[in-house]
Amino acid sequence: MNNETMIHDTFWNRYRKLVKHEMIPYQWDVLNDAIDINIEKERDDDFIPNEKSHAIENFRIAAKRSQGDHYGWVFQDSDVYKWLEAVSYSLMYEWDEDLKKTADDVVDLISEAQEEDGYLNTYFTIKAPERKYKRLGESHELYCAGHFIEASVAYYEATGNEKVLSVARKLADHICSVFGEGEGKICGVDGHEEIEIGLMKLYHLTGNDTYLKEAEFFLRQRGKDPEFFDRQKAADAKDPIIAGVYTFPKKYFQMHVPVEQQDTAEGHAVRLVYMSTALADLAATTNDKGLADVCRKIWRNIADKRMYITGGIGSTVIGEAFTLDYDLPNDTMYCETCASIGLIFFAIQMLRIESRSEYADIMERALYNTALAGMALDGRHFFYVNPLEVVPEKSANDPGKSHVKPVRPEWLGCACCPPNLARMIASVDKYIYTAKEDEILVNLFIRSESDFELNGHTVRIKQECDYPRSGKITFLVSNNGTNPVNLKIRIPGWADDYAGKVDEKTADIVSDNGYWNVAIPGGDHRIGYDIQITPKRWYCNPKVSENIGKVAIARGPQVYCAEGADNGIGLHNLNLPADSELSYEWRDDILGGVGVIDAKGWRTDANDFGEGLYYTGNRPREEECSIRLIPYYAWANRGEGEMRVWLNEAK
Ligand code: FUB
Ligand code: ZN
Repeated sequence: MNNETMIHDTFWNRYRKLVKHEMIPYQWDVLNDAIDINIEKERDDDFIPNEKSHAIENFRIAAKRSQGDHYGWVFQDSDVYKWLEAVSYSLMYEWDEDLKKTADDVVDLISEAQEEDGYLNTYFTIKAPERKYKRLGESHELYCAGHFIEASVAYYEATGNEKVLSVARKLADHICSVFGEGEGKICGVDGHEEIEIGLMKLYHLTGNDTYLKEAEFFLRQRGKDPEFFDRQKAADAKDPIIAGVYTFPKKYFQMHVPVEQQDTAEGHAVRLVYMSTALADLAATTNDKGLADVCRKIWRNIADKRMYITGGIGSTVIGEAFTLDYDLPNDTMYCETCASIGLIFFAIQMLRIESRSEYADIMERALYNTALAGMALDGRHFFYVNPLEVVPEKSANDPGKSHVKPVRPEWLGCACCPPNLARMIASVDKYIYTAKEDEILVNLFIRSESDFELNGHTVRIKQECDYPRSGKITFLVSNNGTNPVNLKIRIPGWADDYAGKVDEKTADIVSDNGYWNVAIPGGDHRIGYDIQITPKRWYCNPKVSENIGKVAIARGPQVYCAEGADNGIGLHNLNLPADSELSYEWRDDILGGVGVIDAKGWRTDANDFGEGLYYTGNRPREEECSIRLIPYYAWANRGEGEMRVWLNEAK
């Protein structure tokens, strides 16, 4: 099932142009240390390297084009690989000969850094060749390999560059020869999942099932031998490669129990969703019901108990990890940008397993909120951590909140998120539809034109919309076959008022696992879909102690927040009445064009109190005020200030 999509969307093309014309050139300069920027530590830890990126120079040194030492995290190479992957997708929507030449040169450099036997990792080549694969809990060797393989598949598809694919195959073949259950092989896994995703992609491209089997080996081996990292560490009794990793429990690496027995989302959030992505891909590809069930359980736990309303995951900075059910603090959480991107990867694979719109709902939630909040509107500043509540003085003075930044830095010591976001946005066309044998799922509403090869016939879909500003969507569908094709149009979980027409006849929309199933016979057809998108109040399960008595506002897929720039200081003093009108207005003049929501509310008078902390008597006075809300993704673009998603609700 092939699908080629070209996006013409107002909302997304702004971002995709930003990727092509700002993010890619800017990140290239950063990776080459060719730009004078302030690189911030992502949290207050002494050992975080934040003087420079040095990522390209690491490759130059490993390739013997230059001399020096490796600098940066042990996984610094992955910044280059994610950049290359973003370049690949950008070339698919905007060809650029100069950019291709730069990327071809990067491929040449990477191939020179690859060792004779296929091994590829600049840290170990330069700094510690004797420790290769000896500290897999920390080393990220297979994590980096996975990112390179993903980038290679994308770059090969975009440009036909054979060299990138041969370097990737040499690396993958080397990994297959070293890791596995056979005699003399390392029967272990990497501390950070990612190789599994890369190998699955290489399998899908080449059809070589050695790669699929190796991905399956890594997935099924996880948690089978929980002491593996400890044994490796004891045998390699030297300085740690990343300080502190072994202070985390086995759950951090999803190593606590065999993967088949995992039924909750545990440990480091990015690792968990990367593991789940590959697991769901494997389950969908091999039709493995048992593994599909594992994926469903992990998904349920995230969706029902461990996810923020913004699609953020990871409730604590300690281990960048999940904690426990219903533990969703708004101001100390992690909600790493990469984790929400990984959740989107997981969702699109779940949609291959089964056509249930809830996966697309969460994919959309993560995409339009936490993922996009990961970057500033200028494409040159990035959040690693995405809070739901910020008070700048607390971030500056409370050590427990040093990771909660009120302003996006120009770059981060650990730069996993910025290029991850670039590749996500540049490939958003791949998330709009899921094509199966006889059905096409419409997951996202993005103005675009797509061609599908399904079961021997071609289907063309032109999607017209200005979403999420408006919920009016038209699909012009041409089915060149004689058999009908089921077009399954998502009924968003947040929508309660929608109507549809098929070839100008009013349709009765019945939900089929959250999709409106329209059988499209041969020929040309027009489907009209009209979803009312209005601001709505959202409440949280009372098991989440932080959100009792609070309300969040969302309009369609976009969660809204109050910011200091509109509402002054002391956002905790704002009270939004349960019945106040929420009036929505599109404003071209604010934040490059956003819909704002205004309401009347009450502000607790912070001055109506003495000097002390506590007193008996009347509650502080409240005065009427206006409350303005903006989409969450656009916060922190007007200087430093407070921000809050969950507001006090006044009766
Ligand atoms: O370990 C590699 C990446 O760096 C992880 O995915 C992020 O969470 C950050 O720790
Ligand atoms: Zn990240």
